[in-house]
Amino acid sequence: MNRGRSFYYVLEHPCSVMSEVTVMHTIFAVFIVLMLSLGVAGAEDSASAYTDPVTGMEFVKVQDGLYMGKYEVTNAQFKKFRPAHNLKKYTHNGHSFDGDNQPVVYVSQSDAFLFGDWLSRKTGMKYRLPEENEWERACKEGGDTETYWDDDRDACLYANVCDKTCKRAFGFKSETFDCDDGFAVTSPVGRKKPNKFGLYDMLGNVWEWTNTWKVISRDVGVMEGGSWLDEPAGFGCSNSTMAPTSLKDNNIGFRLVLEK
Ligand SMILES: [Ca+2]
Ligand SMILES: [Ca+2]
Repeated sequence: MNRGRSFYYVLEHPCSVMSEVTVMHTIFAVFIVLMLSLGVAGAEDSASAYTDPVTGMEFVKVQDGLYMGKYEVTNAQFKKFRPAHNLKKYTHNGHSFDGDNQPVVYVSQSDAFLFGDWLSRKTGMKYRLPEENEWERACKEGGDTETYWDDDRDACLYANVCDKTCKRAFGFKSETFDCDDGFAVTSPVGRKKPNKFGLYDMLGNVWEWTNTWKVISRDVGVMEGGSWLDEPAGFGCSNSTMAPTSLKDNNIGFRLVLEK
């Protein structure tokens, strides 16, 4: 078929080009099928992922009815809730925590609760911190993964940990990871490889508050995942720690989940 003979040619020669009309019908039918299949694919995509329009936070489905933040909550996202949360004064040996895409730090477990409540009220959706077991299940990719690397020298591919850069920057004498992730303190979120659920920085960068707390002489909250400051022994999806719920530090942040 001559490529120059287009739809207009068919209109001008209705009786003499039946075979071309048939071809056009076929092409049209294929087009419709293609569009329908794309539509179905789009519906699946939107069912397995969600982006919050207020903060731009992205979520991926990790189990029925539960979507987990793809990244740790960033400074820019947290400042939509609390614009005065300024980290400029909190440098560590000259290294800044204040970048828009670095994870928010110096937030207590209560601050994290309040952020989720604020976003829930604003959107009519149900955002909250993940429970300890929800966080660990997502970290473990639904299986029994503890770390995303077999050899600690590969950790820097997946996590911002206390690496050679960290050791140089702060002169640590204790054991650090024998690899170089290039970040002395927190890195912008999403710079490393995600886990199989598509979640970034589950291990490393910042410890993440969960929705779980316990009373052990005082109220303590459960945190997960380890941070830029931690040594090899501190890492594993089951490796939680506890801290006073009011604690704020330069290696503690959080991510949210969405019930949907
Ligand atoms: Ca590092
Ligand atoms: Ca983390």
